[in-house]
Amino acid sequence: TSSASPAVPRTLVLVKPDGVRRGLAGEILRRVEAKGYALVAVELKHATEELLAQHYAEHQGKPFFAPLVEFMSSGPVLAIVLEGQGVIQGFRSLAGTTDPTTAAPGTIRGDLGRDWGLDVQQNLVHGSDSDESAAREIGLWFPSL
Ligand code: RTP
Ligand code: MG
Repeated sequence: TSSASPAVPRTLVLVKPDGVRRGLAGEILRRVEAKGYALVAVELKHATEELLAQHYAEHQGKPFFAPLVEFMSSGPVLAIVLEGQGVIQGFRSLAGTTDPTTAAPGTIRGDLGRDWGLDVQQNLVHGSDSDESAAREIGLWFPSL
């Protein structure tokens, strides 16, 4: 089998600058570990706009693209690779829906998110949304993996 499709799925998680700034990185890692996902790599990184433009390539041209890149480069993010059965959809379930104001209680965004009255960009975490996105994003953030 190809190394692009490991037997145990992996996903890329980012604790966004709002999460790091608010001191929530540990709480988010706690929830991930409590769920049973394994940490493969963890690194605090201040992302360049170039990396973020690649990371968010699917959103280029949308009105929220430039503010999103600006926000995501406003401070360090905690980049994490997780491994576990069903981890891609599983982490997105832990995270909750994109908008923290409607994310369900029990989720990271539902419990810890705040309504800043701006765009829904300060929603604490990112998680890859498919096998293809996970492979691409892990390659961008952790080229040595
Ligand atoms: P993520 O990629 O961060 O895990 O979140 P997601 O799949 O739930 O959301 P996605 O549609 O991929 O959007 C990526 C991030 O862009 C910001 N966003 N702002 N102002 C807006 O309408 C808007 N829409 C999306 C959010 O930070 C979202 O997480
Ligand atoms: Mg997304």
